This record gives sequence, structure tokens and C-alpha cells, in this order.
Amino acid sequence: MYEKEVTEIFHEYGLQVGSCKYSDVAFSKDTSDYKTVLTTIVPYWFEPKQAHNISIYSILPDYHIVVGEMLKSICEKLKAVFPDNIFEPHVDVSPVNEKKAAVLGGLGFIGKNTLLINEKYGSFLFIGDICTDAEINLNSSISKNSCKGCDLCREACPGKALDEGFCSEKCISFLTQKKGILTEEEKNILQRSDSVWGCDICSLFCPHNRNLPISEYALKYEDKMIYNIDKELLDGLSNGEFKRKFSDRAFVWRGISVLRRNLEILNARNEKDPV
Ligand code: B12
Ligand code: SF4
Ligand code: SF4
Repeated sequence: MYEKEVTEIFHEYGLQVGSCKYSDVAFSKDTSDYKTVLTTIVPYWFEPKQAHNISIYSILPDYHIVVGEMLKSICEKLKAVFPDNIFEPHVDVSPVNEKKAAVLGGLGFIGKNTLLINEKYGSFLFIGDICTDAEINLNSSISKNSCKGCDLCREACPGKALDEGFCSEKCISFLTQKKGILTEEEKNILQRSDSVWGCDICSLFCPHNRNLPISEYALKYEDKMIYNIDKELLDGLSNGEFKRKFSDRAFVWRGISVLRRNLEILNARNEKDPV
């Protein structure tokens, strides 16, 4: 019931939608009444116009806010169709494994780099989900495409994080947000890229990401891009001031000291090996 209405609501926002059972993708066997997960993808690809030292997604305004607001508005419309049901929007911070939900919802397949790859939008996309106690089955069919298994991501990974499955401890994206003092080995891995926040290397090498269309997201926020985090940007700011000043950015959540530490690690490399 109501499958047509659900799909139409997502289409109004220019979004595809897939469904799966909550129990198939929940991180824990909790006691919630959720039955269904509605999953969508929001592409964010664009060609950066200048050198940058943060990963591509974080150049844009924070997807937790942008996608979160879109999903909230969709939930309100769903509520009008299903007044007796609950609809909870999530993006990233979610009770479900969003990549798995997207695969079961027919929105793409998982690559060796562990990311969801969509046939049209590659892996430069965010995943959003709505958990509901309504039984909704959109009859999503699993993608027939798959990762080419070319190993370009594994070979390009500076931390060798993809050599045996996925090792988050060696992943630059993980290390740039890890708190505290990094070990010499961890610093060494960070110094193999130029990134102060996040990492795109395995995605940039993936053949599924060639010739991607420029996303609506990037076009909409063309004037709101921040390409670099440097000493000047952070200078003189307390953590509270930093969080307020950059409250619409994905790179704020770990706080200013983690970013200062990452910058110092990269600067130490540049002093060691001047270019
Ligand atoms: C923890 C986390 C991280 C961690 C760990 C990442 C990881 N690979 O597990 C760190 C900090 C490293 C990270 C980094 C990044 N992340 Co992250 N992260 C998450 C988070 C919160 C949970 C992921 C998780 O559960 N990991 C645990 C492992 C065990 O799960 P898994 O990777 O899904 O692997 C299992 C499944 O894939 C399953 N599986 C494999 N094939 C199939 C097929 C089928 C049919 C099924 C059912 C299951 C299945 O088997 C695997 C082993 O159990 C999600 C949001 C969410 N709520 O899901 C975002 C999320 C995965 N991240 C996202 C992004 C964008 C990134 C970065 C690209 C950001 C950046 N530029 O730096 C990097 C990419 C690094 C990389 N190569 O993965 C996006 C993914 C977009 C995409 N295209 O897939 C998500 C979904 C956030 C979002 N809402 O958009 N992330
Ligand atoms: S995000 Fe970077 S460090 Fe992490 S697996 Fe991909 S290439 Fe390796
Ligand atoms: S680079 Fe090759 S192996 Fe890695 S995810 Fe893309 S297609 Fe798969």
C-alpha cells in the first residue's frame, strides 16, 4: 500500500528511493518498532576548481544538515499520507548500515573500497535513510552491476588500508578524525597524502567515478565552498568560536585541536622534504 505515493514524494525532491526490512540492516537488535528503511542517495560530485587540503565532500556545506533537512521535509509529507506511523530521518548517524540499506534498496553495489557505487553517480554520494514502523515494500531490485575488481583503489591507498578487507586504523579518513596523539606509524600514513580532513584517493582512482555528472548539490552551493584549512583559518580561535564560525561544515565535529594536530603533522613533512 502507498508505494506509489512514497516514490512520488521522493521524486518531488529529485531523489531515487529504495526500501528494505529494518531487521536486515539494523546495527543492533534493538527493541524499536521499525519495520522498514527507505533509503536514498544524494550525489555530490564536482571538479574542484583549486588545490584543496580537505576531502571533496567537506568542501561543501555539511551534508548532515543539507540532506538532514531534505529528509525531514520528506518525513513531513510521508506523515500526511501515513498519519498513524512514525518516520525518522537519518544521515550518517543512523541505527542502520546505510550502505547495506542502499544495496538492498537497489541504489548501487559495494566496491572493493567498501563504498556504495551507483551506476550513474559513482561513489561520490551521500546516503540518507528514513526508518519507519510502516510496512512498505517498494520491490527494489538489487543492481546487476558490480565492482570491476581492478584493484586500482587498493593499489592507490596510501595507508594500505584495503590490502586485507578494510582496516579502518590505516585509513586516512579515519586517522584525520581520530582524537589524541597519533603514533609514528599513523603520522607516517597521514604524511602520505595532503589531507587535513577525510580522504578521496580510493574513490578518485575508481573507474566507476570517471565522467560523473556535476551534482545539483555542488551547483547549489558553488559560492559556499571552503577548499582549505590552514593555520590562518584557525589562528586565534577557541574551540567554541571555531565551532560557531564553521557550524555549517562537516569538518567541525571533532573540534579544532584535531585539525591543528593534522596540520602540524603535514607541515612537519613539508619541513623534512621541502618541495
Ligand atoms: C564508520 C563509518 C566510517 C569509518 C569506517 C568506514 C568503513 N568502510 O566501514 C571511516 C571513518 C573510516 C569512514 C570513512 C569514510 N566514509 Co564513512 N561512514 C561510517 C558509517 C557511520 C558506518 C559504516 C559502517 O558501518 N562500517 C562498518 C563496516 C563493517 O560496514 P561496511 O563497510 O558497510 O561493510 C560491510 C557491508 O558492506 C557488507 N556488505 C558488503 N557487500 C554487501 C552486499 C550486500 C548485498 C549486503 C547486504 C552487505 C554487504 O559487508 C561488509 C563487512 O561486514 C556510515 C554511515 C552509516 N550509518 O552506515 C558512513 C558512510 C559509510 N561513510 C561515507 C563516506 C562518504 C565516507 C568517506 C568517503 C568520507 C571521506 N571522503 O573521507 C570515507 C571513505 C573511506 C572508505 N574507503 O570506506 C558514506 C558512504 C558513501 C558511499 N558512497 O558509500 C556513509 C554511508 C555516510 C553517509 N550517510 O553518506 N566512514
Ligand atoms: S579513504 Fe584513503 S586511506 Fe581510506 S581506504 Fe580510501 S584511499 Fe585508503
Ligand atoms: S577501483 Fe576497481 S576494485 Fe576498487 S572499487 Fe573501483 S572498480 Fe572496484
